[in-house]
Amino acid sequence: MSPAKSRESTRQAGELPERERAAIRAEIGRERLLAMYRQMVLIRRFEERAEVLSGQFREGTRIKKIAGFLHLYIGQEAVQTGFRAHLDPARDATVTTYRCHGLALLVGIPPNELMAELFGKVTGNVRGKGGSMHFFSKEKLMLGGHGIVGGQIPIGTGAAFSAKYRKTGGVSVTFMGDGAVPQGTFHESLNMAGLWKLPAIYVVENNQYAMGTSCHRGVAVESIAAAKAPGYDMPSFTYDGLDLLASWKTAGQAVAAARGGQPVLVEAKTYRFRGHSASDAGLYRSKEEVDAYKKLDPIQRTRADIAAANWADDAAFDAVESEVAEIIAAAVAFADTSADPPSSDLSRHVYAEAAP
Ligand SMILES: Cc1ncc(C[n+]2csc(CCOP(=O)(O)OP(=O)(O)O)c2C)c(N)n1
Ligand SMILES: [Mg+2]
Repeated sequence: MSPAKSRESTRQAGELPERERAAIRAEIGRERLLAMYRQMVLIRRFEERAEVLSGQFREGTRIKKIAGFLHLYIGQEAVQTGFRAHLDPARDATVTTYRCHGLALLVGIPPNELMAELFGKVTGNVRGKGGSMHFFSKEKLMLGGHGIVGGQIPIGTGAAFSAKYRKTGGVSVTFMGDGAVPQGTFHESLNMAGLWKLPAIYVVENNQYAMGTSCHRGVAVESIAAAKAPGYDMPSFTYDGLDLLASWKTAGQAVAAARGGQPVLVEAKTYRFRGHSASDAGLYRSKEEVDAYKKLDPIQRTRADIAAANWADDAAFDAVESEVAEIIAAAVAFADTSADPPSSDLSRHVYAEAAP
């Protein structure tokens, strides 16, 4: 299928009629919808700032402020925001790819720590040793940030097994890209989850490309969730991942199923507005295609939904922007003024340290 045709199906999947949109809005409620909007704005502005900073050097040096890869989640924010809203922070685990800034912000890791991690500072989320791809929080059950494509799928499956074994009532949500679907870990993990009825939710964020390879050239089937889920005895959901309302609704159904012991496979049809990482010439897709998707910006669509319900006016949206701008300015100042990790830490925190 051509990219143009796939765009068509994404649009169709997302066109919830206004009556249904109003019903979902009512279910979500004003406060919660505004909170999700704010979270998406925080993710977007955090990453936009990181993108700019990644082109800058530390004052008077040729040392990059942010070294290494920077994979931005811009465009995909509605997917994880919709899912996170249904999770119980005390017992539900999440895990994702190297495109992990959004999830880390959603679970509530302080932006200061995340920005400092991008800067490689000792005050960073993982002491400046992980960088952009390896945000992590044991306390918040955010199990990474993984650079190996498909590497997080067995981890999410293990978290679901743990919840079942220990009878916590928790679920796990494993986010992955379309490029992880042909990996062996996908098949092995989903088979095990289906076999053991684990409380696992697998969310394929199908942004249509794995680096420069179109999904149609990397995955044999067109509709990933619908085609693959029956093979693991799972129900499937496919929805417009550029639409927060659709995301929230689907996530609610998926989490309810998993909580009841039924693993599920979800496909969020989405799009990344930026390149794969900072170094991507973008030769594999046209400007027209990217521009067409930018018209479906999930943040703008959510704003339109909120406005349609008369739940906020321009001043309220401006206030969100100001508040977020302050948070980000503080995070950058914190990262800038924090120390580098001491060289004595070079070989520490690699393996668990035995008690003396
Ligand atoms: C096992 C493995 N193979 C190859 C790579 C190189 N690689 C990094 S990202 C990527 C594409 C993954 O695309 P997708 O899963 O669709 O995620 P997206 O970047 O679109 O979010 C590849 C092939 C890797 N990191 N790990
Ligand atoms: Mg992809």
